[in-house]
Parts: sequence; structure tokens; C-alpha cells
Amino acid sequence: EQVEETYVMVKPDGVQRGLVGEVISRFEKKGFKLTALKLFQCPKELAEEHYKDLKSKSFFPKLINYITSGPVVCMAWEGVGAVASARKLIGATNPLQAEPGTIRGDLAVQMGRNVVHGSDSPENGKREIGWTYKMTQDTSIVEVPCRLRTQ
Ligand code: YYY
Ligand code: MG
Repeated sequence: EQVEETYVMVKPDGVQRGLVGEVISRFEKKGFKLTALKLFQCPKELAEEHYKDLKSKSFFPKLINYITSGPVVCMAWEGVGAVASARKLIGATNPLQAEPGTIRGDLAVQMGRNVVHGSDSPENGKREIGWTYKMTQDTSIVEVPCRLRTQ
């Protein structure tokens, strides 16, 4: 096992439900190191790029709609075997099949509202972290408001 970085994103439902701290806490307690964090409204083009492998799926339009529906919290976590370990902490894609003790197993019921994303390979980890840096450095996109409504 080697030191890797993985991309973890609290999806809009997780942010709205106030689960950002819960997600961060689980990764901190596991022992990974937080190396980047950003509250970010994902533009449609980036969402489509992020999920491009799923483009042919019937749920793709809904997925893009969901992921762009509100601010997300983008993070990079570093550690030994961080990519696979993060996937274990997150749990199965379908929260009803995710084991208790995992984020999705404990905190979600719907596939289309499964709280969190985690990279599925070290290569994708690098790629996904890279997009966030690139997009957040693009001044035209930094202007996108991502302040949460309070009521
Ligand atoms: O990596 P992971 O998030 O666990 O699953 P993916 O197969 O990459 O799918 C991405 C995303 O798409 C998933 O988190 C929920 C959604 N989705 C869905 O709404 N319906 C499906 N049948 C499969 C995935
Ligand atoms: Mg995936």
C-alpha cells in the first residue's frame, strides 16, 4: 500500500442536511490527512465531465441535476491506501445495501441522495482533485455564488 490522495465530495443533500462535519469527522478519525477543502457550486459542464463514464445511463440527467442543485464540499484526503479505504468508509452505492457503520449505510436511504462521492482509483483521485483546483482557479467560475440560504 502506498500514500495516495483521494477526492471526496459531500453532495448537495449532505450539505443541506448538515452532514459535512459528520463526513469530515469520519475521515479524520480514520487517520487520513485533509489536504484541500472547498465549498463549491459545481457547474453543469464539470458535473458531466466528472460522471462522463455514466453518460449512457438512464439516470444520468437526474444525476447531473442532483449534483448541480446546490453547493458541494470538495476535499482531498491523503494517506496510505486512501482511495480504497475511503470507498469502504463511504459504503455501497445503494444506501440500502451499504453496511451499517459506513457513511451511506448509516446516513442515507436513496441511491440518488447518497450523501458522498469517493474516487474509485488513484488515477481518478488525481484527475478529480485536479478539476477542482482548475475550476476554482478559473475566475469566471469562482464568481458562481455558493452561499447557503439560511432559511
Ligand atoms: O462511485 P459510486 O458513487 O458509488 O457509484 P457510481 O456507479 O460511480 O455512480 C455514481 C452515482 O450515480 C451514484 O453515487 C449514485 C448515482 N446512481 C444512481 O442514481 N442510480 C444508479 N443505478 C447508479 C448510480
Ligand atoms: Mg463512482
